[in-house]
Amino acid sequence: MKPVWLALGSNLADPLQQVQNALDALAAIPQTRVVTVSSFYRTPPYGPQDQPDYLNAVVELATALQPDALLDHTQRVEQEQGRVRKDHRWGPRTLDLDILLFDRQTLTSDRLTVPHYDMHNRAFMLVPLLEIAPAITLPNGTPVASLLAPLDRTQIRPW
Ligand code: PH2
Ligand code: MG
Ligand code: MG
Repeated sequence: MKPVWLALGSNLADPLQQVQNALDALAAIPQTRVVTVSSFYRTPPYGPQDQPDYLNAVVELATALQPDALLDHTQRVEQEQGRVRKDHRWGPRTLDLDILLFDRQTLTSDRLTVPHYDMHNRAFMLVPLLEIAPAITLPNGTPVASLLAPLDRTQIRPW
């Protein structure tokens, strides 16, 4: 079993219910268990501002699946919860599940980039990640805490 950190985000159709359903669905993925769930945070939209605030959280999983197989499941869960893929980038969504870190691996494919390509700019990912894994480092050894230091985290509140 390898540790994986997933970011959860929702800003449509009852975000609290979306994220609670998603946690149940993640716990049901084969060869996978939920290890730790962060607090739920209310965060202002990153990117286009004309959309509701998000509920963001991070979950640590332990999985025996390969990264692509885990991604198949997280995309299925997004679809089951009514995710509609829109053309415009960073728009509102019922459920977004993003793989932040997969063990200590670095992955680059058409489908998947790990570590998450933009996590160093996103306090809404780093704050919940560091809550449950304060000493975590990127595969290259950089402490994740050092990524958060220059970012504004004053707008991140409890849900
Ligand atoms: N996700 C996005 C775009 N903007 N903003 C916040 N606060 N939280 C998110 O999860 C988020 C976002 C695209 O995935
Ligand atoms: Mg995302
Ligand atoms: Mg996504």
